[in-house]
Amino acid sequence: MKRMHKAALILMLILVPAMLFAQAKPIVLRLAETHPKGYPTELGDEEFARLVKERSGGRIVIEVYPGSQLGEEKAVIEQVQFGAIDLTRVSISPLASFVPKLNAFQMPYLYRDSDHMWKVLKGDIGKELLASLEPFGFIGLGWFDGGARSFYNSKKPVRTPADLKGLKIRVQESELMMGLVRAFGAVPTPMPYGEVYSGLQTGVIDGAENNPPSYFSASHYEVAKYYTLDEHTMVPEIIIGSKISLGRLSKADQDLIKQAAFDAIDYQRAQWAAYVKLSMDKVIAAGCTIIPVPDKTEWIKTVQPMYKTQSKEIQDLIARIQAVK
Ligand code: BDP
Repeated sequence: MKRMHKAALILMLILVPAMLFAQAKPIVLRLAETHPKGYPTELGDEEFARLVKERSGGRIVIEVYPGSQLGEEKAVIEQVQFGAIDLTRVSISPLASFVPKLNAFQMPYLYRDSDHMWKVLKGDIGKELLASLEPFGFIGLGWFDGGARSFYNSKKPVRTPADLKGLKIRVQESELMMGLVRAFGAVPTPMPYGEVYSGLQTGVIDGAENNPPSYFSASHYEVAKYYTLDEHTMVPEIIIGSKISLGRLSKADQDLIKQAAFDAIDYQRAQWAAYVKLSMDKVIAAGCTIIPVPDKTEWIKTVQPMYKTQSKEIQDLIARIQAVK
C-alpha cells in the first residue's frame, strides 16, 4: 500500500509539470505573405495576429512571414491545401485556379466603386463565399483591400485599349486574367510576382498590371514608366487557413481566428488608403508618366464578351453582386 502511494506520487510529480508545460506552450501558426514588411496587407496580417494573440490570452501565436519567404503565391496556396503552411494572405486571382467561382469577384469593371465591393465582401455574399472554401481544403477567414489594378509598361503611353495591342503583359497565374489581357489584344504572360521586376528590366515582358502600392513597392515603376489608370479590375485580397491544420483546433479557437481576421479588415483598409496615396506621390516624383482615364466607356466595352463566357454558377454570382445596392 505504502509503496503504491509512493509510486503514484512519483508519477504525479512527473505528469503534473509535464501537463502544465504542455498547456503553457502556445499553438504557433505560420502565415505566408508575398509583400514586404510594412506593406498594407502585411500590416493587416500583423493586426490579425495581434488580435488572435490578445483574444486567446497568448495561447495562439500567428507568425507572419513576409516577402515571399515561404514561396510565391501559387506554391503557397498548394502548401496551405496540404497543411504544410497554416495560413496565407493572397490575391483571389491565383486562388481562383483552385476555387473557380472566385472568378466572379474579379471580373473586369464589376464593382461600381470601392464601397460597392466592400458591401459585397462584408455582406452575405462575401461571408457565403468564405464559408464555401472548405471542400477545397481552405478555411476562408477574411478579406483585405487590394484597390484597383491598371496597366503599366516600358514602351509607350497607353491611352486607349488599342494601344495595348501586341504588348507582352505579365499576369498572375490566372486564366481569367489571361483572358482579360487577350481581350485587349495584348499577349498575356503568366509569371510569379517576384520575377516581374527582372522580366521588365530584361524585356522578357513589356508591361504588367497592378495597383499603385504594388507598382511602387516592388519598384516596377523604375523599369515601366508608363502607368495608365484604366482600373480594369478590383481584385480583393483574402486570408485563408488550411483546413488540415486549423481543423486540429477546437471549434471555439477556429471561431476566434475567423472573427479576428474579420475584425482586422478596417485597420487594413485604412493602411491601404494611406499607402495608395504615398505610392502615387512617389511614382509621380520619380518622373513616371501617369495617364488618367476619366472616360472608361471603351475599356468597359472591350471586356464585355468575357461576361458571356462564364459558367452558369459564376454568372449567377455576378448577377447577385451587381444587384447589391
Ligand atoms: C498584388 C497582390 C499580390 C499578388 C500580386 C501579383 O497583393 O497578392 O500576388 O499583386 O500581381 O496586388 O502577383
